[in-house]
Amino acid sequence: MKKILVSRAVFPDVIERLARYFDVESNQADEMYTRAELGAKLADKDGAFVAGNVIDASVLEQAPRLRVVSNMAVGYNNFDMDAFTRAGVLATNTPNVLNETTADLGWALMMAAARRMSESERLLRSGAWDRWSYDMLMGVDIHGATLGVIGMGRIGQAVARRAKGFGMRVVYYNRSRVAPEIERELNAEYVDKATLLRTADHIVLVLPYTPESHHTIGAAELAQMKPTATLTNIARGGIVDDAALVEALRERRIGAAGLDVFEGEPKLHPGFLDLPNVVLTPHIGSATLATRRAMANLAADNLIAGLNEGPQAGHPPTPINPEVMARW
Ligand code: 8YV
Repeated sequence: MKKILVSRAVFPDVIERLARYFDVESNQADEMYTRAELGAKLADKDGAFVAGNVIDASVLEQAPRLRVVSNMAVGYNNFDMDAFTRAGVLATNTPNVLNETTADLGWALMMAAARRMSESERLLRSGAWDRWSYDMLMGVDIHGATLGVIGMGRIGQAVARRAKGFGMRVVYYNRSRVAPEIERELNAEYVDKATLLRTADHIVLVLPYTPESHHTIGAAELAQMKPTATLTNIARGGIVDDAALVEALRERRIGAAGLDVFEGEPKLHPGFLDLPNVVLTPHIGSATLATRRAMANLAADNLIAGLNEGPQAGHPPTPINPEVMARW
């Protein structure tokens, strides 16, 4: 039987599914392995089911038998893909199954930031609310406003699609334009980054984290945004320069932010904690039971098929670097 590691805690029935095909070492205690510990655990493994663990050449070098690493996430910035391909190791991810759930959270954060929901709740919980007043906790409108989507991939499109019901204008910026029929369906207009920053009332970041997308939003970009604009990040920490964002929010150079991801998470910039105009969630973009189950099962499908077992043997549904399979 081939041996696999499940590096993080996951649904017990998914472990049971994997155990039908493999000798499984699991980590239901959810210990956070260092790179060296992970490398040592992978030394005798043929495959791994991971969720966000960093895997680079130093880990792969310790794992001579490793064939497939399945990430329970769509984003795979935790993988050094050049090292994977050099080592002939297949990487897989979990696209599509989380598009709608993640787009929902993007909207929740954008609306909560625009309508000052966290601040409102804190006021109530503190017991300090003593009367209604005409100018209390005034926010900015979502309906009829301009939505700016940076990163018009599958999740970006799901974010943009929701704008129709709110009568919003949609502008987007992406590495390349999406197909004309998608632009038409979403009623989304392709603009350059500077135009988007200047014109959008609400900006949502939905792009993959790569060296090129590092600090897509920094001090210079924040300076171009409207003073009432909101910024929502459901992509990755590192796409925003969090220190610059703290300053911009503090000085009210932008209106508010909704953040699900942070540079250096699970730590976050301490400046966010004192700011009233930011809504914070701990990387829960895909966190619904149905979606997390779909992700876990897709990650299992990829590992089973990638290691040439099960009904889809040899045909993992969502490989990242399928070209390595030709070299096996
Ligand atoms: C994951 C995510 O839950 O899919 C992604 O890229 O950010 C989340 O859905 C998280 O990365 C843990 O793997």
